[in-house]
Amino acid sequence: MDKLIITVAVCGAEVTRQDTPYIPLTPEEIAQQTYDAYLAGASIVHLHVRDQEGKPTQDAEIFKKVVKMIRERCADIIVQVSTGGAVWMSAEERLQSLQADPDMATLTTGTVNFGNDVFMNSMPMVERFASAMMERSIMPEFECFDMGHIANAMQLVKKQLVKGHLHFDFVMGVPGGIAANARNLVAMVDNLPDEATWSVAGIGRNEFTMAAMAIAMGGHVRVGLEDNIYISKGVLAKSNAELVEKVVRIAKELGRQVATPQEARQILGLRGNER
Ligand code: KMH
Ligand code: ZN
Repeated sequence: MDKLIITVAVCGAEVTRQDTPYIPLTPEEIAQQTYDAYLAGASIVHLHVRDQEGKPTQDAEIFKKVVKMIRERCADIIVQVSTGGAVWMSAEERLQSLQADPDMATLTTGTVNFGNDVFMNSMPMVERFASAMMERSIMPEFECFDMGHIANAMQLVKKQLVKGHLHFDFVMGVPGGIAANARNLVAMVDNLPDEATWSVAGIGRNEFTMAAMAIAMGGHVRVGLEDNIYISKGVLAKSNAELVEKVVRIAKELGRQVATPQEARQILGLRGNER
């Protein structure tokens, strides 16, 4: 088995200070929590940013600023910007994060209900996002909120709209998306081509059970306050690092070594951090 790549999803677009006082919102808070998570064992940061009021934004200048701050502190961490943004954002708005020159970017490959909202990703949009990433030599991570999203990603490969190593993230447990359970995870993995790598982001109380399954199955793991704000039942996590530390403990118990950012780059076929 490859070493374990841990992605930290530090703040997302939805979680507020009302939900948890520990969510990082300012560039300084996001960079500091990323650094602490990196020290704890995260090799990829999945990045959203917020405006001065703490609201989600895809503003290119804020992304550039936060990416710079993160790279100054965490030399070789893999920076993966979100192109998902928030449900109300236009495609144009969402694509702005690519201007921050990240290593990777998320590419959600289909539309999904998202609680009472709709996270819109029509195929023409997905194709446009894929081409924008390829033009900038940014590696996509296919975000699959449901089974059909894997088939859509493979359509992009067939049409040669994406090239290089294929890496998937299964976002499981979003109300409206695929449920987070073992049977669904096995089915998702069974639908991948052999050479692909994958990680799981279990949403809410599913975060650590899905992480344990992924660790045991040879997949990779995403955790963070974007996905889950609790370290255990009813107890708020005090930081993203605390969530990463728990994954590292589970991995250790299961005998799986954690990848450094350099090792993660090799596993994903990503070039070094010469950007
Ligand atoms: N905030 C969600 C609507 C991504 O980052 O690419 C979309 C999301 C996925 O978080
Ligand atoms: Zn996200």
